[in-house]
Amino acid sequence: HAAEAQRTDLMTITRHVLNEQGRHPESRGDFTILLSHIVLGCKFVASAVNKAGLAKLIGLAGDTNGEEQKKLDVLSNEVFVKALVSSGRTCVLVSEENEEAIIVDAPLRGKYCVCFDPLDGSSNIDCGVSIGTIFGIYMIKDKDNVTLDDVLQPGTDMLAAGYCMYGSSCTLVLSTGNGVNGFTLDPSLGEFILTHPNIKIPNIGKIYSVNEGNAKNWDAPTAKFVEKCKFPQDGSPSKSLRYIGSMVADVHRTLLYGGIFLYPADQKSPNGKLRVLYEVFPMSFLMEQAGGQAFTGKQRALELVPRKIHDRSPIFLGSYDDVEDIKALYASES
Ligand code: AHM
Ligand code: MG
Repeated sequence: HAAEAQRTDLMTITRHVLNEQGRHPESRGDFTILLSHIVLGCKFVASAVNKAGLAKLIGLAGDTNGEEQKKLDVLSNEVFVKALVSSGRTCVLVSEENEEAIIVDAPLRGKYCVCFDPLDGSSNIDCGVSIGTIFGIYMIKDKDNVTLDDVLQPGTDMLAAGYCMYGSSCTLVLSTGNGVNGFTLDPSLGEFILTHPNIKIPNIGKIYSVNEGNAKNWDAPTAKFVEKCKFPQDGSPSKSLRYIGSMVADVHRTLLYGGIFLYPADQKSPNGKLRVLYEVFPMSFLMEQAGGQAFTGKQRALELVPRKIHDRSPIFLGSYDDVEDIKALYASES
């Protein structure tokens, strides 16, 4: 029976990336090794997140010598930093949790730079709502002369980007610049299996996603746009509002169902909230690779050039036509 058929040919994330590299033999598996270390970090966080509630209740992590348990975001960061350094494939690491960039010691140095937010959406941890890891990967310019400029590059220079969502299931979404693919962690195998091949975002969506509590501080184009979502004047149906407050979950839904996610500038935060290197760029890269768009209010998001590693930017990303609408509103303003 077809319904009973067991799938026996499993496309793991490693196999998938190795296949893709068949097109770039010069990368000789280095990227696969780097990715397998990122995947290790994601599996660790997935397991820690699953145990988080329990750990609090019964002190699972063993609070024997009176030491306070490490917060989940601090712990996740340590795991990612150690996994990335020990891969021997990285040279500059930028983490949301570290004020300074980490320059990897020469003996362990490789050619990739990784910018990441190890556990984004941390306000959602304690209530068990989806959280995620976000990452973007660059290649260094000169191995003997590693500087911050290796990561202070426009997002168009990114080689790969992805996120892992710790939700009702654990899903890793990845692009190496050749479309977007989604993999789901099979806990019994401990492997990410290709479940969402070649993700394309619908051209227009029925959902908008924004923290409307900030509306009183919005600029005119943002306010007009959201008003249009609720009271369309052209006969189109009004959009539904969905906002989790966890970027990975809000972007994941936008990617699969279509629509728009925005974290605009406002009077209190003229650059919005989200960070360019490890939030805005990776998500913009994925959106474009899936056929959508990402816009800052002034320009294509990937063409930004960050000046500091923790720079922020307003962001509007999602379905192609929905982002066209906000672009038109900004254009008619200036
Ligand atoms: P964090 O890095 O402190 O977790 O903040 C980032 C999160 C994003 O996941 C989310 O999109 C945004 O903050 C929500 O912000 P707000 O609570 O202002 O709506
Ligand atoms: Mg964050």
